[in-house]
Amino acid sequence: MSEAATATAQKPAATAAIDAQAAPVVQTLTDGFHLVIDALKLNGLNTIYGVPGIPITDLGRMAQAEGIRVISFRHEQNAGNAAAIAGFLTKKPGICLTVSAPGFLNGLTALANATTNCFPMILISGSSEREIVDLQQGDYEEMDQLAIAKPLCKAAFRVLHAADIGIAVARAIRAAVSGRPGGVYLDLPGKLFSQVMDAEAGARSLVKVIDAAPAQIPAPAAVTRALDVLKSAKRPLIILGKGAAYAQADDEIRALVEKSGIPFLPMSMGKGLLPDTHPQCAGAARSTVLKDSDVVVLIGARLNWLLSHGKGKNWGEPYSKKFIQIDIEPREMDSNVEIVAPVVGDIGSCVSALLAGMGSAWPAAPADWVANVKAKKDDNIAKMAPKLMKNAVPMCYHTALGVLRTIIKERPDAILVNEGANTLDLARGIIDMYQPRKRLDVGTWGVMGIGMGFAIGAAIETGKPVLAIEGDSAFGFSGMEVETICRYNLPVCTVIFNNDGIYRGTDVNPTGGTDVAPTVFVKGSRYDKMMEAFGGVGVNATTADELRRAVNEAMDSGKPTLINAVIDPGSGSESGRIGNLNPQSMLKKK
Ligand code: ADP
Ligand code: TPW
Ligand code: MG
Repeated sequence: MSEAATATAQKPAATAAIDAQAAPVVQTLTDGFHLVIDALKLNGLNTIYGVPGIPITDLGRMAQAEGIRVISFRHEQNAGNAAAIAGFLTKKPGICLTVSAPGFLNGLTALANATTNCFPMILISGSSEREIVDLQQGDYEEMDQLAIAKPLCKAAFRVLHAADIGIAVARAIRAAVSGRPGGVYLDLPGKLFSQVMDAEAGARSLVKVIDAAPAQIPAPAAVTRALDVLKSAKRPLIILGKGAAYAQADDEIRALVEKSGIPFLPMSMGKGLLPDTHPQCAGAARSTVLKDSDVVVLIGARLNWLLSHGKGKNWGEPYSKKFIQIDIEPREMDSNVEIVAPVVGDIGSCVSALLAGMGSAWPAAPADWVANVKAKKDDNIAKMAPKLMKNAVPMCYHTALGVLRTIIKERPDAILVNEGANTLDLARGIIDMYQPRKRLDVGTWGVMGIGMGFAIGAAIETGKPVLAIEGDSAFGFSGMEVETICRYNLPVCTVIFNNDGIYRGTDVNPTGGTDVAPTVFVKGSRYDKMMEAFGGVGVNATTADELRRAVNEAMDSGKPTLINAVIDPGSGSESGRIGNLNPQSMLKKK
C-alpha cells in the first residue's frame, strides 16, 4: 500500500483499537479510493484523463497526491479521446475518469469510438447508489450506466466491494488489451470509494496483471497456406492498417515488405510504418493497385467501407482476387468476402512466422507488376507537384498543405493529428509520413471531435511536438480544450483550415431568408484569438509564407499555438473524398 494511504488510514477516525483491555493493536485501514489508485499504479497505469465532480473529485485529488498524472479536461469526450489514443500509442489501456450519468454519457462516445477502432481504454465512471437507481427513485444523476455501456464496449464491470477492486481492475486491463483491443467500462458506485478494509488484506487483493496481451501464435498450417497463395501471385499487394501500427512489430513488418518486394498500401493510420517515400509504397497509385492486384495481404486492416468491403468496381470486379488476412480476431475472417488464407494471431508472431517460412530463396515480386505500379505512382506524384508549389492567395488546400508537408518532412518525429473533410482527405494524400504511429485521425467512423483530445493524449504520452491539422468545423467539436493545452503548456500547434464552414463556406440559403445555409459559419472568424485568451500564441496566416513561419516557430518553441489559416471558402468539395456516400434525392431540386 502507498504511504499516503497508510497515513490517511492512520487518522483516528480510521483507526480501530481491536482490544481496549490488552495492549492496543492498531489496525491499518485502506479504502476504495486508495485501492483504485493502488491497483492502477501497480499495473503501470500512471495517467488519468478526466473531468472532476461527484463522486470522483477526491479520487482525482488523491491520485495526483500519489503521483499519478491527472489531466483535467473541459469535456469528457475529449478526455476519453485522449485516453483512447494513449491506448493506441502505448498498448496499455488509457484511463478516462468521469462523473455519473451526464459525464459518463459524454465519455461513452469516446469509449464506443475506441472500441470501433480497436484502441484499448478503460472508462472508469462514478455512479449513483444501486439501491436507489435500481428502484428508479430519482437519485442524483441516476442512470443504469452499466446496462447502457455494455453494448458499446468489449466488457463492462461493476464493483460493489472494496475487496474486489483489484480483481476488477485486472479484468478490465485484460479485456482491454488482449485479443482485439477495445474499450472497457468500469462502474464504481459512490459508496465504494469510502468503504474501508484492512490495509494488508487490501494490498493482497490487488493484482499485477502478468502478460496482459499474450502472444497469439498462428497455426503452422495457416502460415504455409498463406505462403502458397502468395507465391502464386502475379500482382501481389500488401495493405497495412492501423492494427499493424498498433502491434509495434515495425521491424518485422518492414522485413516482410522488403524481403518480398511487394508494393504496399498504408491505410490512413498505417502511414509511416514504412515511409510513404519508400520505393515500394503504392500510396500514390491506390486505385490502380486495388483494381489490378490479384493477391492481397491484409495486415491489421479490415475490409470495411474504407476498403470498399473488398468488392465492387474499386476492386476491379467482376474479376475477383484472393485475400490473405492477418488479424488477431478470428471472426474478422470472411466478414465481407472470402478469405482464402486466414492467418489468425498477433501481427508480430504472424509476420515473423511468414518471414521464417519464406526462407532465403523467396522469389522476387514479379518485375512487370512492380514496374507498372511504380510508373503509375511516379506519374501521379509528378501531376501533384505543381499544385503543391502554387502560392495561391487566399490559400487553397494544396497551397497550405504543401507548406505543412515540408514541415513534417523536416520534422518526421512530430505527431500529426488530422480531422475535417477536405482538410482530412487532402492532408492524408499530400503529407508523407516517415515514422510509425505518427498520424492520428478520425479512424473507422470518420468521427469529428477527436482533434484536441488526441493532440493532448499524444503530447502527454510521447512528449513529442504535435501538429493538429483541423477543419474549422472539426475543430469546433473539441475547441474548448485549447485552454487545457495552455494550462498544461503542451507542445501542440493547431492549424485551423478556416474556409468559413463545413466542406465550403459558400453555400447560400435558397429561400433568401436571413439564416445562413446549414454548412456555413461566421465569415472571417479569428480562431487564433481563442488561444490568446488563455495565454497561448495565436497567429492569423493568410499566405503560405506566414503559415510556414508560424508553424516552424511553434514547433521550435513548443509553445501552445493556434494558427488561423485562411482558406479560400470555395476551394473544398462536398464531404471531401466521400461525397459519393451522400444519399441523393430523387426529386427535382427547386
Ligand atoms: P484500418 O482502419 O487502418 O484499415 P482497422 O481498424 O480496420 O484498420 O483494422 C485493424 C485490425 O487490426 C482489426 O481487425 C484488429 O483486430 C487488428 N489488430 C489490432 N491489433 C492487432 C494485433 N496486435 N495483432 C493482430 N491484429 C490486430
Ligand atoms: C461527430 C459529419 C463530416 S466532416 C464534417 C462534419 C460535420 C466537417 C467538415 O468541415 P471542416 O472541413 O471540418 O471544416 P473542410 O475542410 O471540409 O471544410 N458529427 C460527427 N462526425 C461527423 N463525421 C460529422 C458530424 C461531418
Ligand atoms: Mg471547413
